Amino acid sequence: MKTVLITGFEPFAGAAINPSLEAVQQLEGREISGGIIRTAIVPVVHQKSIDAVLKAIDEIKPDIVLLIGQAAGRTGITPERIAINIDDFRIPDNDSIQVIDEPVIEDGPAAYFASLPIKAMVKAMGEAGVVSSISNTAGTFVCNHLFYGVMHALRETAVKAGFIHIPLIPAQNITGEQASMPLECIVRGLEICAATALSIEDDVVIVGGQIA
Ligand code: PCA
Repeated sequence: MKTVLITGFEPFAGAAINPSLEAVQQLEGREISGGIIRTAIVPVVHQKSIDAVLKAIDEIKPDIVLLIGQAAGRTGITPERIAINIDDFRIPDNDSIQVIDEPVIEDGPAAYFASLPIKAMVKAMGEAGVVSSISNTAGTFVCNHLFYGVMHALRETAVKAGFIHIPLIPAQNITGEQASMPLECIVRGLEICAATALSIEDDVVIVGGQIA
């Protein structure tokens, strides 16, 4: 049986909840078609985030790695296409580190593409009624930092990896005006992503482009 490692982040920016942590807690040990889900929790801290995931990869030896993080404002589940080699933290991380205009990896390539079938994931989620789309930017905070660092570490291995941003959950929508998605829906979407990553070798060719 194959193993999918799904990681979630701790809350950050003074918040009490991170939906990626909530989702990961529900997914631990779940069996999906062709595999089992294992999980790890990641600090929202510059280098510690990468170290935590590489340790989990070392212990769990997954075939697939799905890194999950929250993106306030997103209305659906968004598999990320690309990780870029830059940190430009708009706020300090949970260790009060604020890195501005520094590479994630000195002398690393400008970017790495996710090695997951991101279009097939979006298609499968859509067919199950889970709102989703491709994202072409994971930002320049800890999520992109982790995404880039993990892709760099795995670049010469057979392990497939990528990053998926998820919306807030309704409990975080304090103003009543923020986009959110029920946790059950997020969990279902991530299960579908994991199963799709296990079953699809070559991604489907469907439009995922956007104006911005
Ligand atoms: N989202 C942040 C970091 C942790 C998280 O869940 C981001 O998008 O960078």
